[in-house]
Amino acid sequence: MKQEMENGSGYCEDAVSGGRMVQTEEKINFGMVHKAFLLATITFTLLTSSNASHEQTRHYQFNITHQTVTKICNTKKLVAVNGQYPGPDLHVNEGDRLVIRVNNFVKSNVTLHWHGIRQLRNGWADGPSYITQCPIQRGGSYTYNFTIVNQRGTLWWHAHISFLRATVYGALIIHPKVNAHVPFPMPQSEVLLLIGEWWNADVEMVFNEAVASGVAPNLSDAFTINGQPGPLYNCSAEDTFTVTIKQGKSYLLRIINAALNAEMFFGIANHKLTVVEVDALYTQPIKTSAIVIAPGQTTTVLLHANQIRGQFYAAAHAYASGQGVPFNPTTTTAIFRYEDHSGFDPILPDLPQSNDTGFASGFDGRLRSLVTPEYPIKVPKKIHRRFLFTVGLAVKACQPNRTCAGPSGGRFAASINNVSFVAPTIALLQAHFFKIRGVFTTDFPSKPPFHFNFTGKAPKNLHPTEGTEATVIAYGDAVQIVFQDTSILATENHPLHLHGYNFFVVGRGFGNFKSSDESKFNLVDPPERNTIGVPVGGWAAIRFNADNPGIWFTHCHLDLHSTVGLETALLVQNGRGPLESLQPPPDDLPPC
Ligand SMILES: [Cu+2]
Repeated sequence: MKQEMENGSGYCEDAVSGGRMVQTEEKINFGMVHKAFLLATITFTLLTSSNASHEQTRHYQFNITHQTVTKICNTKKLVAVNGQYPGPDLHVNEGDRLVIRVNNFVKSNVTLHWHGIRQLRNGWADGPSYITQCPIQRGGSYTYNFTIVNQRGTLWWHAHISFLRATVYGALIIHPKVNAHVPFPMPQSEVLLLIGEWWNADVEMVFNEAVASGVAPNLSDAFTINGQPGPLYNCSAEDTFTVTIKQGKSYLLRIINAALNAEMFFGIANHKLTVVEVDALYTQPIKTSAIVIAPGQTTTVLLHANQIRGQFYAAAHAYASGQGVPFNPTTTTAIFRYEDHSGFDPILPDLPQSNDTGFASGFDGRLRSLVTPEYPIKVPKKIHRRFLFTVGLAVKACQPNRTCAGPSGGRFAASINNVSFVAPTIALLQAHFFKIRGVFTTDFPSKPPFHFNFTGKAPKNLHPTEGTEATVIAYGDAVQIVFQDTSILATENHPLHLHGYNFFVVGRGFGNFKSSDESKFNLVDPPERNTIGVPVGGWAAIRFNADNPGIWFTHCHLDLHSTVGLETALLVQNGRGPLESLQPPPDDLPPC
């Protein structure tokens, strides 16, 4: 037991796969997991879900500690879970209850978020700092306790405070119920591919320096796949994630974008990918040479090993949608290697150029929900509440005694409806539940305060206001939100993430949203997901039924935007029925 507690994840031995390969035949113990992390090259093994029993309570122990890690010739001490960078992957079944005790042994305040888990009536387990809980402080513990209801597929978990999720993240794979129909031929083997972002500097210092001076944070030094940058970076030939595949076999690739500040293009040389699921929701299959994936999103694809021999790079680089906006132009790679590969150098895929908005938009535009008798969708048709939320960058006026090294002598910021979110010091959900006044207001504007040509020439001196404002929504209301990008400083694709809900992406377009666009919405088979890349210089319309009471964070998943204010909260009221109210908080909710 001690071994398990130290290394990881409690009682369930198949819960963590150190090498991002999941296997059936051989049980992984945590000592091995640890070693597996040190190995850059790991051979392929088989998938596990078949022998896992269903609907169980799974206990995990996540110890937050420091770990010393070297990448691209740079050694640093980073914050990690159970000594692992990236953190442990969880493999669970639909219907399982997860009980994850988090013990914080580091100086930094920490919270963890289970990205995409709906947390029905249970926002206390959602995790965004100062929204649903105050942070777990050094020496403190908190147990995230939640049940996975009617969800299956690829999700993930990550820290939700400062820039800590750069190193504190892992996959959360939900295997479907035993007799559930999986709407595609399920391969025997699967590969997890977590795209991450690496800074040589301490990420909390990167964050704090940006906050102190009012500028955008420094760019990262590398991207990674499963924590490995790959051989296109200095000193990284050994730090390459490598998979051996067999000719004629199919593989399920679970791709997660855990990068902080970059949407990514991803592809594998000489191989097509067939998308079958996004954000743990099945899609109609789409065959493509590459995908675009925003931070927060997951994309599950089938790969058919149709080559005879050789080595092929899986590669990812940034989709940098904003003109003139600085970005990290480097490429991370992993190697897909056939058994017969001796004498073959790996081949790079032909990824879309970093500014290829046409490709990104075309890819997102092809996504459709599956819509079958087993997996029907309930797109709201009669809308009770309509919102127009402008999302974009901003410049805060310089206040006396602040450092203002940002644009035009102000401070770099971002806003929704010209309100730049200010984090409270008591969690919103606690203030809501215990009726504590003065923590937040409920007057978040339902539309922008000024109507201008949002995607044309930006108005000058449109400083945002600052506030901790929420939108109140009645239980059961059908909600439509149009996210409209603005050109303030620069238009840019913003990945908007809603906690507590999946939503249907019923429409998207370039330019300014017009109410007449609504007549063209797809209410038949729109894609359903939890994070949507709002087109650069454009808009995206989402719909959902407000059936989950609580306070739900709504924010850009580029941390450099969310941390300067591209955030707000939806307060969904309790309903009248017996199972329509937010549950009371657990006893160990961290104190504020
Ligand atoms: Cu953004």
